[in-house]
Amino acid sequence: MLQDRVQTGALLLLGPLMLASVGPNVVLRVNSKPPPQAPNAAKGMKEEAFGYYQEGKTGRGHRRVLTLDLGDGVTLDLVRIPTGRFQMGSPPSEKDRLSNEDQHDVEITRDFYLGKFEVTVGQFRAFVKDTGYRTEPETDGQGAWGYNPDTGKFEGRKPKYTWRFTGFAQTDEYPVVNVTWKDADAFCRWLAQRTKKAVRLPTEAEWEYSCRAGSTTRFYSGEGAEMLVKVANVGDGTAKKKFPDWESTIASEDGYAFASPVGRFQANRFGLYDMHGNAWEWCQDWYGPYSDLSAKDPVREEPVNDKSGRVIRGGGWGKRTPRFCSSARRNGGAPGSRDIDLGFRVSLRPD
Ligand SMILES: [Ca+2]
Ligand SMILES: [Ca+2]
Repeated sequence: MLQDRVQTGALLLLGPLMLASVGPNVVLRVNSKPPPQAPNAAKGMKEEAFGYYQEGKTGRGHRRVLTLDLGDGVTLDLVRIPTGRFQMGSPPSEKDRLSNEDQHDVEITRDFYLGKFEVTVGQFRAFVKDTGYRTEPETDGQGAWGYNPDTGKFEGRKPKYTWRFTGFAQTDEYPVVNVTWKDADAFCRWLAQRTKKAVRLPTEAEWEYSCRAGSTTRFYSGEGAEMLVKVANVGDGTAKKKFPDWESTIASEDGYAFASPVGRFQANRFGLYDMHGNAWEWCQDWYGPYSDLSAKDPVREEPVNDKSGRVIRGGGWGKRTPRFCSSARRNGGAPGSRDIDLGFRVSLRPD
């Protein structure tokens, strides 16, 4: 998988650091005072306690969650992310880093919300049911990627493969995949219209800031790839048993050879799940070098050239992990790319 994607490279930076005390024994390098409490709890808002695993330690955190109604009893939870500054990118010493990950200081100047999970099949189905929307793979005659259990091979693009059918078993709790950037954007626009809120794909900087949640290591779980098994569904020992030719998997077993239902692994300190692995995630930005971007709330809103792709983050459950799962790892895909392990999560700017 990922053959369908264009690979590119580039980078960004920003500002002051936030320090938040999130647990009795831990100081977050990501900034922040907790977001101010509204005098009256807004509709759809709730406070949740949760457990996390970050940089080799478990802990308990608190998150503010906004629940959006998608109709027919389907909901979507977003977690409030505080402002802060962080080092975006990876240090020169990091294993398997690429030259497009140059570290720079970045400031996130406004609180925002980010999906607690990747958008699921069930949530995408609610969108399709309400609008009759058909995805690009369904309408351009090309279809998407899938797994053929008869041959044991991945194959694509084929019309029979879409977000509805990937060839491996998936329930409504699985991350929706085989959707293009335009399909992901269409979901966000629908949700914005429905909720009258500023829903969109996260910027690349928001994504990495949220993934790190104050961590400075290669993964939010820590430096070593084997500990990804606590926080992510990646190319692992389970997948290796099914696909012996996968060469760069971790040895530990996460229990899933394909995608997993969302939220099955431990959250980071912000209370977000599956930021590493499971489905890759489309971001708002066009892919390009970090060097010419502002250090505050950076986003590349225009393509660099006619070959530019959109940013994809976080790595997936496929065979190229863990290299592709690091917090700093950047990938770009043509907006029309679709893949069996490529989905998205949504973000929202508060009123
Ligand atoms: Ca796995
Ligand atoms: Ca993911």
